[in-house]
Amino acid sequence: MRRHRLDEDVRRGPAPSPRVSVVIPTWNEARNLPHVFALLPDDLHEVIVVDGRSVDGTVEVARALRSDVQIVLQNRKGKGNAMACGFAAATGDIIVMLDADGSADPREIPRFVDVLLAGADFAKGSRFTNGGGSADITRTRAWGNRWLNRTANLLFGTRYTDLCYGYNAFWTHCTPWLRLDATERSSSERLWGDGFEIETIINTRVAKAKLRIVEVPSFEFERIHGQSNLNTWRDGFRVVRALVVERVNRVGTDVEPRRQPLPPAEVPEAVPAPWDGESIPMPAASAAAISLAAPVQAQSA
Ligand SMILES: Nc1nc2c(ncn2[C@@H]2O[C@H](COP(=O)(O)OP(=O)(O)O)[C@@H](O)[C@H]2O)c(=O)[nH]1
Ligand SMILES: [Mg+2]
Repeated sequence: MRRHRLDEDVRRGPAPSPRVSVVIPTWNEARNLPHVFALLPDDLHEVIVVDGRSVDGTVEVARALRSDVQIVLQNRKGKGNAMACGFAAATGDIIVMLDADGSADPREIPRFVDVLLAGADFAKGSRFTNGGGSADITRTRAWGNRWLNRTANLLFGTRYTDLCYGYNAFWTHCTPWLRLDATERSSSERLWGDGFEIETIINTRVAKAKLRIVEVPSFEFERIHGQSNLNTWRDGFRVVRALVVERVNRVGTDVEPRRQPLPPAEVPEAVPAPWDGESIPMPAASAAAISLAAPVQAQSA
């Protein structure tokens, strides 16, 4: 099996002023995009909207809001496929994953970038670490996420506090470790990894690849308009399946694993959430951001 050599990229290290690509999956988010776009930082390299055949004018609204927006039409169904297509289209040094429903605050992007600049490969947003929180997650989902998170930590030797969260950032040169499939197949089909299991797949593959992962406290706001597309039980089951499949398969381990741990990354101060409503109380978490380097021994291919 072919082994990718990524050491070169890793040795090259972070660019002093990285070009940041923001990848935004959209499925009928026309009413939410004005809010999200208004809060995006000024100095972005590109904004990529990956649309899932929206019927509410999402693409037109995105173009009207930002003439330089890149529109990518996903080639299959599901959020996971949208992310794979967006990552494949990104040309910046850093990719930021940002939901379009107003739940992820674009003003937190610099916090993720700072963590990457300080030495992390993967900046993993967490609602359940000190400084994080959520006004969006239901009690059932918070309970499910807690148990799934514990299971992931047992299976992969990680110290994650929030397995199923979609706000993350990573160096673009780490994309091969994710092994996501953005190739054109049947557009009516949903392949493994195309659905909401995407975050679990990414989080377990970066752990298997021994990437340096640092959690970033993040506050999740309530979706502004519309309803979540996630089905708690059906998609929860897909996450369970993803944990089992990713534990036993060798995906990600045929890529050269990160061997040299980097010095501890500087962790930025948690920014108090501007939202002043009531949020679901979160379990006290350990540190504001936790280094999760070298969690498992990657198997050789
Ligand atoms: N392109 C695309 N985006 C999707 C799809 N499903 C969800 N999204 C987007 O992914 C983000 C998160 O979805 P959401 O329904 O809010 O799920 P939740 O945050 O887990 O409750 C939003 O920006 C959605 O518009 C899909 O099938 N295709
Ligand atoms: Mg949402």
